[in-house]
Amino acid sequence: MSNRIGRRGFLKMLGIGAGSVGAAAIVNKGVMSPGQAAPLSDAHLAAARAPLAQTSEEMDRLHDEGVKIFLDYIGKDPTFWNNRLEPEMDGDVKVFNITCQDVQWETAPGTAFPAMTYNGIVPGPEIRVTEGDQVRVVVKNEMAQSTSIHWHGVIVPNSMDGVPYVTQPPIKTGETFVYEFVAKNPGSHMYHSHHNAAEQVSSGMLAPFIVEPKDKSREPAVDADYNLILNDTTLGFTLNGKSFPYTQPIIAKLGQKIRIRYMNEGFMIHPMHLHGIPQLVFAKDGWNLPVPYMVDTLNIAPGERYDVLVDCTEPGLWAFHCHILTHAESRHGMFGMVTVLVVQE
Ligand SMILES: [Cu+2]
Repeated sequence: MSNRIGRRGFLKMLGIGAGSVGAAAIVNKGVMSPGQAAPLSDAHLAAARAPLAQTSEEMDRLHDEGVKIFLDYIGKDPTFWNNRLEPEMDGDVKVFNITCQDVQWETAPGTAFPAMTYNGIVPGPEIRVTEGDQVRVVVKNEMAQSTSIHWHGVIVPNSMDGVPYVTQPPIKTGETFVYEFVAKNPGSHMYHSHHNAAEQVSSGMLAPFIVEPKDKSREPAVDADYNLILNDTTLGFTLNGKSFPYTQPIIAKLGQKIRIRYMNEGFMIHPMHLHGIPQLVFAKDGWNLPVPYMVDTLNIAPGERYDVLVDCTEPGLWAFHCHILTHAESRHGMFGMVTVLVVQE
């Protein structure tokens, strides 16, 4: 991509500045220490309001540097768009094994945080089943804290709802809990911690739970299908667990139709704006809309999921970012909730 269009063309087409040593630079300078449970936005706001500690030239250079890192990193994170967990079969039951683990998680160059995870990754692995499947999830807790899992949006028996002291005891350190249910309602759902959740979810205990419909005609035919999970606060502003420039672009061919499943696991709203090409919103919280509608910016509140279709009719490198700009850019360049849709001719 960079070979064909070139850096200059990329910068020009990107449209919203660049760079992003942002988060890393601030951490490295000691404004924040890695793991500090404070929103990156505060640090960036402080940086933006501080007297200019850099010349215009330096500011441009930092923006440029971030884009260069992003370009160099394309394709180097193969699980960014695909971290599906394959089930083991026990008769007709699809069995998924999840281990809750404390790890260090790097969101951007030089920026790592203590994270709480499913199987050591943020977001946790995608569970994808078909409507009507028998599902068993075996959850082993190796973390220092107790936990539980809630199946957000999935219709399950009350005893499987995952709320400690309401429907089950907490899963204590060293214990295993087995969730079992039939995947009744198709759609883009999620699973996440429901115990000390403000800390555990924002620290990484969040993941996609996709139920495909039995009747495929319920959904638009697409060339590719992407989960885009939004998170904020403890790990900073992230898309699929990474901050720009460690995010990955979506790469499509001209004329392809792509599906994006937005899921907001954060504490804030995030209006996701795609340059150049409108988004057709066709499902909300896993339910098909009676009348799909077009947007260029889609506001996504905590807990919400939206499914959109993007018809890649316009070639180029289209910036794709949260439009609360303090979640996406600072004087040090772009950071956080920023990626690119590349439409290749
Ligand atoms: Cu945002």
